[in-house]
Amino acid sequence: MSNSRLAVVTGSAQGIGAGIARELANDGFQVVVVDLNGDGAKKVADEIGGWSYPLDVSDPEAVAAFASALKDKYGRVDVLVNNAAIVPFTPWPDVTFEAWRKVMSVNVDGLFLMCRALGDMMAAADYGRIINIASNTFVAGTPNCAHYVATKGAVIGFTRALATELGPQNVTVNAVAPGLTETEGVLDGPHKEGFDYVLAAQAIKRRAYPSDIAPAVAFLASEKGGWVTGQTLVVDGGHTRN
Ligand code: NAD
Ligand code: 4PL
Repeated sequence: MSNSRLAVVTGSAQGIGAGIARELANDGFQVVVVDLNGDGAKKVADEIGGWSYPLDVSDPEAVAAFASALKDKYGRVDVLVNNAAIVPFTPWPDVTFEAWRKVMSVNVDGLFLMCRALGDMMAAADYGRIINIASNTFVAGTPNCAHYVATKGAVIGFTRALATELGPQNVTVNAVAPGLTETEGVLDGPHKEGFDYVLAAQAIKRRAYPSDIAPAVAFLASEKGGWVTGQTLVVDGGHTRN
């Protein structure tokens, strides 16, 4: 499949973001691989024939510089996937205000800054698809990440409101909420101990991989997804059924 559209995926040096970048490249998008980890981003970009850009999405000046570089290089952006996030594992008694602020700055401020910068370009072009990666922890109230769950509630609320704001300019805004998924980030920490519990709760009894999440994002990113907006699509093998 080939198209002439440009997609920006944040946090796509690894994990679910890399899976989304690969899926969109496969659908013919030119993909910009954006990540704090510039080397990792370059590896993924080289693999899929995309452009990589090292960026901290929580840094306002850096995001503005990225938007202007994107404008100069391509003059457009059709799809924005806000996937970059911190995924902490912290029992509630140990969640400090500093940790709370940190996760807010990446997961919520980063979302705002990217939508502010690139959503305005989409609105001016009268076309766009924004997909924000939430989490089924917002539905389940998952333990050991209360600050993270709060950011995912913000992602879902903001998704609904931004859909209202940008609808008149033909920009759709949706969220995809994965369940526990095997990624480098999860395998690196205590969240991996959650697979037994999660598999027991899922309707489908196996682990999820980024390739299970990416097709839902690809649908919402496609031209055919244009009548779906303001929604949250839970993609978790039936872990949460609401
Ligand atoms: P991961 O930790 O494996 O990868 C995250 C990527 O984001 C990394 O490459 C990292 O460098 C990048 N990143 C972090 N902070 C950044 C910043 N400030 N600016 C730019 N890039 C930054 O994560 P993952 O497991 O693939 O999760 C990806 C997304 O999916 C996140 O939004 C996460 O909340 C969500 N999610 C994950 C799971 C899961 O179980 N893996 C479940 C539900 C939702
Ligand atoms: C079910 O988004 O959705 C752990 C860690 N367990 O980040 C998540 C579940 C985690 C999740 C998530």
